[in-house]
Amino acid sequence: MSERTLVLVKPDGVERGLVGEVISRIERKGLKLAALELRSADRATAEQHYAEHEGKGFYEGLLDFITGGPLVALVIEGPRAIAAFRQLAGGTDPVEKATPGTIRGDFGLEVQFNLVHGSDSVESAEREIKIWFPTL
Ligand code: DAT
Ligand code: MG
Repeated sequence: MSERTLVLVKPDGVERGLVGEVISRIERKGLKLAALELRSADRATAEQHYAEHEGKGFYEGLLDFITGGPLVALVIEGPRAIAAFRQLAGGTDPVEKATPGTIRGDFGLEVQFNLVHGSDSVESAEREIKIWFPTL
């Protein structure tokens, strides 16, 4: 059964010119693009997106970072798309958790600047797609 998931190439990924690299890996995996937009996140959008992390020590820095420059929001789809993109992304910490061969493992150094976001469950995907692409 096909799933959809929300992916962000975060401002660090856009700044470093890794948008094409990320999209290439998504396409080579066999996942399809359903929506794609270069945009900025305002504070309200960022707060909604990262609501689960409110109150954590890194929350304010995370909001500043994600609103700090243009990002690319995508909806991608395919069989087990949610888990498939999380596999492509690698673990949250690019050095401690992400292995080489993943986006974060290959290109990331610091947890705050880990280049991409991918929804972590069917419920998160539905919620996040509504935030970024309300008409989809
Ligand atoms: P993921 O993006 O792998 O789903 P998460 O949902 O736990 O990870 O956290 C969201 C983002 O917040 C993560 O991509 C980077 C940042 N973050 C998480 N843990 C952090 C920490 N300990 N210090 C700084 N930033 C952190
Ligand atoms: Mg998460």
